[in-house]
Amino acid sequence: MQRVFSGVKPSGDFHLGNYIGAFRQWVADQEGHDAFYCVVDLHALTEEIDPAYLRQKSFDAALNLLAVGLDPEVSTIFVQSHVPEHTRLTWLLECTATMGELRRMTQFKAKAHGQEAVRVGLFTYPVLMAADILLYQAQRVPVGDDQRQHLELTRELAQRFNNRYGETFVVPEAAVPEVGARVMDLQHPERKMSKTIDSPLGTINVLDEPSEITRKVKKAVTDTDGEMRYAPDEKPGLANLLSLMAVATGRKVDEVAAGYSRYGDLKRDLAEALVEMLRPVRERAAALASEPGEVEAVLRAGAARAHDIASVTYARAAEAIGLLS
Ligand code: AQP
Repeated sequence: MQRVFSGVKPSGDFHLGNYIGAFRQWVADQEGHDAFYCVVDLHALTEEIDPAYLRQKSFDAALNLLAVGLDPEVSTIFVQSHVPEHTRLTWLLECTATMGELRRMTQFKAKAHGQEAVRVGLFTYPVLMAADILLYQAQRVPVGDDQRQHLELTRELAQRFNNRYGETFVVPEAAVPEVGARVMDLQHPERKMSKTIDSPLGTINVLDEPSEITRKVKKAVTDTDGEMRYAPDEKPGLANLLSLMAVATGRKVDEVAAGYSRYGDLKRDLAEALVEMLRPVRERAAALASEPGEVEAVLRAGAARAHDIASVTYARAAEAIGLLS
């Protein structure tokens, strides 16, 4: 069976971009794959975050992963910091990567922009991400479009390590969805929907109430020419709404555009479709919230299984690079 690995950072509440760009694929990939899904809490430390908030969001993240439909009997769900090999392998890979390579990462440039004191961890976190993936010898990594460049770096580091020290890592492939790989902010459609950028009206959270979802969709920014066509560069707000409608209804974007002449009608139907798409997630999350012990048990079992695999890969890499066993 092919192995799948992916992760999510518990830096805030999960939004529609995480759901469409990542979680829907994760759920689909459970069938027929050996799937590992990780709450990457160490990545959340790359920027300022309150300790109590991080702890809460890490737990919430695990609960949300169960709520979106991951089955812990089928998938391994765990927290990154519970498996120490993630940081141990990171060091070996940091001594394989170059400063020039990391400087080219566009996410680093975007996140560091305007910050006075940029954390070293923000610079090196793509290497931690490479370690996350390579530890599990994953062939397939379902991610949104924003993670493509990091996946390329992971592949490059794996190949370099294998060439220099002998076959150690599987070289993974990114699996990016065809539609919805980059869900944009509803108020600022030129930038992606994000957990940490403060845009309350532009971000639909996975657990938003139906009335909230409807309000945000109705207020979404479009344009003034009233022309219904899919043109992401010229009409980014409308293109985002059309893509979301396509994903929520399983239709093609052009087909969706052909079915409407007024923006208001599209928004009304989109709000309804999103409410229905997220309803089961909201219901399962509410049920799980009263069973925190269940979530903790999933994470304990997940960490044990993840550790079994990660410790073998780490030992192999350490041996290959010349560490005394
Ligand atoms: N807007 C998006 N559209 C499609 N996919 C997205 N993903 C994130 N935003 C979008 C995908 O969700 C998965 C988990 O992402 P993450 O939380 O680990 O990190 P991120 O990409 O940095 O997400 P955020 O929301 O922008 O978080 P912050 O604000 O903390 O940096 C990934 O597969 C990602 O591609």
